[in-house]
Amino acid sequence: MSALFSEFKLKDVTLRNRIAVPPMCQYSATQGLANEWHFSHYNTLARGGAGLVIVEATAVTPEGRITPACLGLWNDEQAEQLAKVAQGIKAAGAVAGIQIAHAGRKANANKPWEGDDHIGSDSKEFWPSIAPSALAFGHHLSRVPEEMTLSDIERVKQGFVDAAKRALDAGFEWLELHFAHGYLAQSFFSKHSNHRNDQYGGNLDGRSRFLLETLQAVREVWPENLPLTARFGVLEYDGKDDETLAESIALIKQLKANGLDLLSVSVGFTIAETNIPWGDGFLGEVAARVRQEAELPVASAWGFAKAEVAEHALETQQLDLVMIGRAMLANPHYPYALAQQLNVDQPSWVLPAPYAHWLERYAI
Ligand code: FNR
Ligand code: 536
Repeated sequence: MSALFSEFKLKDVTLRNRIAVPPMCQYSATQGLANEWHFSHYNTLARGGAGLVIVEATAVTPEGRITPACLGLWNDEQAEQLAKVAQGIKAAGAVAGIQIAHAGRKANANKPWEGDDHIGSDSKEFWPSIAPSALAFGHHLSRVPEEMTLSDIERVKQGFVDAAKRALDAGFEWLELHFAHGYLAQSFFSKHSNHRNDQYGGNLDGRSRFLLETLQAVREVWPENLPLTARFGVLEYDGKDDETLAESIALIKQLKANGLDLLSVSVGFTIAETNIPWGDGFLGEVAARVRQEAELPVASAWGFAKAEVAEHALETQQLDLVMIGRAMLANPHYPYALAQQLNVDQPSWVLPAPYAHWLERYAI
């Protein structure tokens, strides 16, 4: 029996297998609105057999977009378009998830394939970026953001709450808060990017406050029976990982106590100078530590796509759910390939009936 192709139940939601497509920005929206590209892209990923498909980082306020082509969820028209995306995912048998996000100091950038750097202040697409402190990320993102006032903090938290309500109304059943990758929430947590000396900075409690308050506020509007999850960079690979991981686990325990149902374990990406040990499933042992110490279900991505790597991570209880990103872009029916490699002989689990009927009878 394959662990990858066993069901996963979290709250009232059951995934048909333990393959999840992590959020992946498409940089293809106009004014934050999903369009035909998103309908087709997300339906195709779900049709390919994953148990869960999480829609890309979707900004909770206009200035929280990474690029002008990112999705948003700060108005009802955006929610109407995203409802069609959710319908397309569900029609193909997957659970529909969405990641809600604020890019902080990494906002207002050009698309990755158009430079990945900040948009010039003379462009009509320019907007100022905001962050816990007036500190630039560095390298290609050298703009110094504006330090957030307490009223900015309240406004963005409210943005997360309103976006969560809209995501629920749009039919999503799995919510992921983007607390990772050097964007706004992660930059509140990290000493590299948070030099505040008010209640939202300083010691661990101060640097955790934005994340904890956002989770608490969202939990009040997101139904108790549906999974509320977060993606968080538990370490930076900056040479201070013992300390950062200990602080991260302390935060995660608090998030759990306040209603977090699962953590997607990732890297902080708060600074440009890091020494990341890229390799198959390199976050597996880190994720296992979070899972054990925080006693919380975990997922992770980054190089878990190979059948034996994914199966090993689940069998050894490093992970509860495996995120597979780029391999799904290359081949949305990748779960079928995995099933074949793991000798799971019921393609109907990963193929829609109109395909499975033929492939079960006439193997290719
Ligand atoms: C990403 N990733 C990402 N992560 C996230 O939390 N929110 C996002 O919107 C995006 N966007 C995004 C776009 C694209 C094109 C890629 C390739 C990646 C990271 C992604 O979720 C995942 O962690 C990585 O792709 C690593 O997993 P794989 O590809 O090794 O399976
Ligand atoms: C992965 N990315 C994450 C994104 C968007 C772009 C790429 C996100 O979380 N919205 C990544 C981050 C940092 C370094 C390499 C790759």
